Amino acid sequence: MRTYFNADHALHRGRHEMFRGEMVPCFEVPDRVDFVRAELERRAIGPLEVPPPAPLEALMRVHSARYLDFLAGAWDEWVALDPANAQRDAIPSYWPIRTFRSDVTPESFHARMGLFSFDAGTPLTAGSWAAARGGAACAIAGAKCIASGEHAAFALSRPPGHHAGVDFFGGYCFVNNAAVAAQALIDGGAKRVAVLDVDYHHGNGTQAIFYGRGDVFFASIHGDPRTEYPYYLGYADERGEGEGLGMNLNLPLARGTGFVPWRGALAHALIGIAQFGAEALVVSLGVDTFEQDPISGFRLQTDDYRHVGADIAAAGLPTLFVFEGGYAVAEVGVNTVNVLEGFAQARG
Ligand code: OKP
Ligand code: ZN
Repeated sequence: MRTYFNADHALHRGRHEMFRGEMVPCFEVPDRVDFVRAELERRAIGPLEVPPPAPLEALMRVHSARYLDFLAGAWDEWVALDPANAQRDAIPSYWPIRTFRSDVTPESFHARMGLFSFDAGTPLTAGSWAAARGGAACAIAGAKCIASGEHAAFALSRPPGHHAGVDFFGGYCFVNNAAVAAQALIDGGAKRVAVLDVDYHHGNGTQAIFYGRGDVFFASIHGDPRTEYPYYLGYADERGEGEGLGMNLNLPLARGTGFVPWRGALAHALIGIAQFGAEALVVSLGVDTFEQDPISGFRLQTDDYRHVGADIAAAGLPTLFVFEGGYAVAEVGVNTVNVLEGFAQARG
């Protein structure tokens, strides 16, 4: 299986995130991807390739122009406010929640930071935009790879993407790589594409992007939003709307869930994907379901991830894995590559 690697990932390097009243060191660190890369090389999973830059038009298929313009210029604006800002990450402090207007784009940089985001845990740094664009490039190259007949490909990038919506960042995410990939598959001629999100956290951005569409099915297995981030989306009764009615399948599980019930939910998701009649599958592959993950609550173990890969392979679909979360940094490589190897051994 070929890996498309984001050589610019480390340009995004957040220092601190706001976490319940204090600034704590970021969980989403460059080492995460370096550990995955090292494990891919150790096990000779397949060639690694740095893709060409992504055309902005491909990002504009799932994100708004005003949001992408903001991201592209945000760091320079931040530093222009105060040269000392070059040493600080930009973090939003104000949000236009219910009864405020979000149709008007304010002049204030701080106001726009909040307009285009949903949490204070996602620092924007000097290289965030470059790194996020590099992730989209991996997603697009991976989509092309599986569209041309390969069984599988892997987009290895950070920051992750599944929390980013049409016009907002948050949850460590800026550009929704899985959505860019699914849209690239549709634009390449696929009639029906499924996104399967196995990250611990609900992929609110991906869900929202495709919620009204009949051509992209979204299934997600995640921590119950009653208690787990991102809290405000991911309930089982969210089934899609309009042409997308029935095309959204949320499978929330209680904090503390182990592999046996988790695997049952995976089987349920794969049945939904088969019934939908997907021609290709994009997997938002987070391994923060791991029992030792510092910010998550499921109890999957290292060997379980091979079964995850094999179960996904049994769907028999051209599959693009897109790297998302996983914060037990020392184990993130082994767990991720176990999924890929489990898939490859089952599918060939
Ligand atoms: C991104 B992905 C921990 C609190 C939660 C946001 C978690 C984002 C997860 N400091 N902060 O889905 O893995
Ligand atoms: Zn996650």
